[in-house]
Amino acid sequence: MNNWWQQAVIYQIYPRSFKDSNGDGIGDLPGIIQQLDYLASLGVDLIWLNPVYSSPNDDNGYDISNYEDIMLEFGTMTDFDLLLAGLHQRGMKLIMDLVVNHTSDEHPWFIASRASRDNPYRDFYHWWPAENGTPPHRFSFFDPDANAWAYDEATNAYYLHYFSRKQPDLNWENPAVRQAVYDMMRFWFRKGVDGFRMDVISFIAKEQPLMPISPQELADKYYGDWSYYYAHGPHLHDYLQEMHARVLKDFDVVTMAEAPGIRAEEALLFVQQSRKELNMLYHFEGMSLGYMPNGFKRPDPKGYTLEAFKRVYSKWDSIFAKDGWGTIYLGNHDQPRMVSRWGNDAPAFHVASCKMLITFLLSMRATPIFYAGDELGMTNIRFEKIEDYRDIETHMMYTYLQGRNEDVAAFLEDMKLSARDNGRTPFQWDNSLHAGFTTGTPWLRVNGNYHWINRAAQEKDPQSVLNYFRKLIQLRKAHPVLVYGDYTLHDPAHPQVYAYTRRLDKTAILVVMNFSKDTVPYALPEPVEATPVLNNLPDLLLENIQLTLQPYQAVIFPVV
Ligand code: ISL
Ligand code: CA
Repeated sequence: MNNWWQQAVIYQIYPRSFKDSNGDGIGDLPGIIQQLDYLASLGVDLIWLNPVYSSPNDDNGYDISNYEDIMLEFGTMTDFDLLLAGLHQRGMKLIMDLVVNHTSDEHPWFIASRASRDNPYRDFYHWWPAENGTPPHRFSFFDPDANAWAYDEATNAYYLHYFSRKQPDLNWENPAVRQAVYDMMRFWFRKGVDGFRMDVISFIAKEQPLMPISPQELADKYYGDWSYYYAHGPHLHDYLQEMHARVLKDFDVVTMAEAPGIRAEEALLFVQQSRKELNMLYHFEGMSLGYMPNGFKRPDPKGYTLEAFKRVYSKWDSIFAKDGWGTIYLGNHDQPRMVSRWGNDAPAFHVASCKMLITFLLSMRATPIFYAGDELGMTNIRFEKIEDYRDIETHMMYTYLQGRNEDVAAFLEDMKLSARDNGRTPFQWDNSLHAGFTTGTPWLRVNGNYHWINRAAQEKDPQSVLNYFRKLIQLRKAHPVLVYGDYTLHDPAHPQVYAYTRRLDKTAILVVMNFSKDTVPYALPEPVEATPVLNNLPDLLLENIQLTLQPYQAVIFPVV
């Protein structure tokens, strides 16, 4: 198997936060167009754009009211066409977000559906007539009562929403819904879009009729995890195979599933080539490390252990050793900043740990997904007050906890580590007001550290995180062993050092990373050439096979 997307580096752009072109404080498509040469300069191959479709923005574009038009704040379809052409001219590709588990409640389908029980669009969504009693409990991620059923007076019925009340779930069991989605996908493919990242695609299938599920059953069969339950609807793979047969097979595109609730053992069901479903998926197993298992993104005071981290990423590597292909990421628009979570954003360690994490992502056997700002080492903003947050998720969890008289101060403290807005603050372009993101008032506060963490400063510094990122991307492109080589983990129980060998035919390299702020002596597990291919620090302390790793040092050696 040798596909262009296996060798690609993905760069994710959250349009609202990237670059504002007209001073309204909201990033937009013309803003991205202004920065096309910057994107090309990074060496990335594939841009993933978060939703840019018409939306009332209850969930920043993940609530779509028109799938075939552009959000007013972001620009026009002409801007979109220019952006796509500009990327293609520079040898980059574009994937869009496909959000089809739900629409906005302002989508014409839902407006029609809720109008009357006999409307032709009624069955586009999941309704529960009130005369049948209270519907079987379902959990909602974004509801102040965590209840996925909302009562709608117009027709005396409840509708299902796994996310907010303004995000009703589409009824995939209805063939007309599937047809409408496939038509919409063709619309974008005919424009030349190179694929889709598919939002919570694992959740689209629902059993019919919806049956009660007890906490005991949830615990026994679904690890007590609603995501896991939602990801195991009865006809999920039938739908994905149908989507492939009706649409995907006719276009030269790449697909990547967002796959909450999917375990490593099941991943091949989505991406094994012979199954004709999707190309890649991204999992959540790494993202739950260091959090309490309650779904509220509450950090475990003990943090995460490197042993567990290694176990997760090694397991996911092994799944795709013979078939399928993986992705790897450490942050995105739903997560805090990667350096704040997995590295160390204190000034003394910031640069080294950013470079170490970049080394990790670019030296594993999987397609790496970087989130805009990772290449600068952008960090968590750590808001103090609930009013500082814009994110519906944080507000909903806050309201939920408040309603139960829980300690919201402790919650806010936790959110400094885990809230999604940490990853959504505006991109830090330069040292001017609002980091050069906007001339107006930014929709979300800019991180005060833009004075020293910004693109302009890093362009001038050959040792910057930005220039390291570029260098390492070129290294990956020049050495197929970094993309395709087998992966062998060393010293799985070492609490501070992550080391592995990548081997392709006669070429082998050894990657050694110190994930701690301590100086760590480490005996190399195999003989190497003393001159490394890459070192994220200026010095190397190596005597025979005895390495003394500095805090967050990352070194790649050729194996002799
Ligand atoms: O399932 C979860 C936790 O186990 C949730 O994190 C959920 O899977 C995740 O938030 C889904 O994210 C995607 O869909 C959301 C949207 O808010 C996110 O931004 C998007 O990435 C609803 O469309
Ligand atoms: Ca704007």
